[in-house]
Amino acid sequence: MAENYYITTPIYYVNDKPHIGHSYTTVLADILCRYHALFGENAYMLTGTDEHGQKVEKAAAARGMAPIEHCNEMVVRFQELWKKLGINNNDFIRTTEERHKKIVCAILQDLYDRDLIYKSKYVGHYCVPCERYFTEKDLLEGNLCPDCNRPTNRLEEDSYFFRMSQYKEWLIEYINSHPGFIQPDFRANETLGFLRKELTDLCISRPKSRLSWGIELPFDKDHVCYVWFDALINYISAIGYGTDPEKFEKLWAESHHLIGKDILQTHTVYWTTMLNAIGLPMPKSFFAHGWWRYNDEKMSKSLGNVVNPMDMIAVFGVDAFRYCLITGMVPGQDASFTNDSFIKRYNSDLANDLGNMLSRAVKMTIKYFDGKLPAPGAYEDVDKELMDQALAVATSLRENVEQMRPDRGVEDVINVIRSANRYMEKTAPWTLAKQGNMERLATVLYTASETLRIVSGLLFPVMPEKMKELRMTLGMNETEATQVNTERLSRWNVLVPGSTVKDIAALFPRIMPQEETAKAETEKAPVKQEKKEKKEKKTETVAVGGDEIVTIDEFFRTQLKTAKVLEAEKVEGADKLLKMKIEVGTEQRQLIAGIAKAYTPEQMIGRTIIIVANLKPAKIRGIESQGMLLAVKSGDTLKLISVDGGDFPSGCPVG
Ligand code: ME8
Repeated sequence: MAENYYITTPIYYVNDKPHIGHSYTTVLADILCRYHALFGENAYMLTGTDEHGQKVEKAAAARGMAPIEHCNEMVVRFQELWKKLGINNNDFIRTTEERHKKIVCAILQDLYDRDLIYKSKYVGHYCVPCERYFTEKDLLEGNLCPDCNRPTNRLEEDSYFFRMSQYKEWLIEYINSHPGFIQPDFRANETLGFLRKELTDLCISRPKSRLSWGIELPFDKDHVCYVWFDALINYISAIGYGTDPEKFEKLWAESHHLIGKDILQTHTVYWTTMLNAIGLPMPKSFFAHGWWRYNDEKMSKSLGNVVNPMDMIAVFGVDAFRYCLITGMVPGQDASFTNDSFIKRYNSDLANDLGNMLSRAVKMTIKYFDGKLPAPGAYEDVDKELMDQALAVATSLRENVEQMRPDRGVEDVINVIRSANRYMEKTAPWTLAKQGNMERLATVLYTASETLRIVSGLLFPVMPEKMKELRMTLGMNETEATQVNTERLSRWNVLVPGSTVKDIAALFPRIMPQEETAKAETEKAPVKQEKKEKKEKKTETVAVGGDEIVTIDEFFRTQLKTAKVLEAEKVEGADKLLKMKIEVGTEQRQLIAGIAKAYTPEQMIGRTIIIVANLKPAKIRGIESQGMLLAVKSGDTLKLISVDGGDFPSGCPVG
């Protein structure tokens, strides 16, 4: 076992708004890092932002700002999202920081002094969105970038070059003799395929007269460093290369670069040859994961289908979103995102399998043992079978994580919970209680609780907050609940009989899938209130004000906002429905509501109403409704909920 583990994510372009793809890489790195810590290694994670280059300079200019001011504003989006997503990174590097720029300059000077960097003329093309150089023959249809299909700029200018071509044979040999260096294997083949074509020297500078936003070359003040040459160095500048040799050597020897498949070549060709030139050993591995697509389409701003992680957090909560991300993709392959696939996974694995199991074990301990975890009696075969499966899963999880299949490892853990639910059916503790067989009942509930302890420990790196809650429900104190290690997860009899279990509301309240949302939406019109209540019972949604309690966090997952009605008309053939165009802040939406018996379209126009703003759009009578308004009903009287007095702007949060 390695003593240390160092994992990096790409440093993201500071201009971009982080989306589900960036979240996936960062969440995956965090989960891997937490698993390695759980396995007893000193695990260290680095992420950060890529802040130089033409894209940033252009974006800052468009906003009339200095590039650094623009970066200072933009970087917060990433930092806050990572905080929100529970990312436990040890460091966050920005390429505009002195500690980074100093190392980049030292490396440039050293390579220049050793004639590994030389001056010449660059003639070729440049893609600004990708920040990549291309030769004429790389381009598609004459001028288009082979990666993103956008037009490139032709350049002809004095530049400095890194003698990358001289490392071609060495790199081919290194990749061939180090299986697992580039993962998955087919990405190693892709790199070899690229290398077997002509490998040119790498242009690593731009004249300041054209682009000034970059690190100035220490040996020529009229040029700045190429953004990729600068950015890749973050992986070593952040961990003490040139400043803290002890930390650097310890971490670099166990370094793993997690990247998306889009930036394979810059890492496996540029970075490896740069490292060789600097005189450093290769990282342990590169892993290029696949692409999140939306409904099998590429996600892109122009198609308007980019998934915003904040919307996902609002629906699923942080931990369940992390769970759905990690189990929804086989790392290395592409995955298709749909809301329904996430909801199905959530409801099946978390609400049904894990949530139900916890609630069964805890509720019966409360009911039959006054909330004190009972001591087990003699174990029978059926108990031992579940115990063995639970005790074995830590090993298979670890193997899977080490093979970069955390998705499969987590599936194995969830399978233990599925077995535990079957165990409850087989042992029927409710019948044991009726029969007064308390000793056997004690053994069954203890076995169920120990299984939940092991499973929750193994899922801790994926869902740290929820698993802490689960473990405290089983009677552990906060320290025991959060200090998870493999030794305790491979041992039975850790929960102490006599500990007090806690009753909690559903750990993972069920989320209505799309079809159900659509149906319920029609029924949500207050005129069908009774039917709605029945429906809610059936689908086990959390009912505000019902028997089931919701936490403040759960409540705030529902975003209530003020909205102004701009237009209203009756829906043909539906005497209860009004179709409205509403304004919510700067946005306009369409809303269908079952209020036509109480309000005419004229009475609605100009009114300020309260809506549920983050409800998944649903079709009512074939017309899309993008939200739901709030109204109250008593007998036949229906009244809209409104703001008390004044002309209130639309888009204000309510709560
Ligand atoms: O390339 N699915 O930064 P970047 C999965 N600054 N992952 C995705 C994704 C998707 N649809 N879209 C983006 C850069 N990613 C450079 C890196 S490193 C020294 C410099 C993830 O902001 C994936 O990890 O364009 C991809 O490699 C990365 O975001 C690209 O981020």
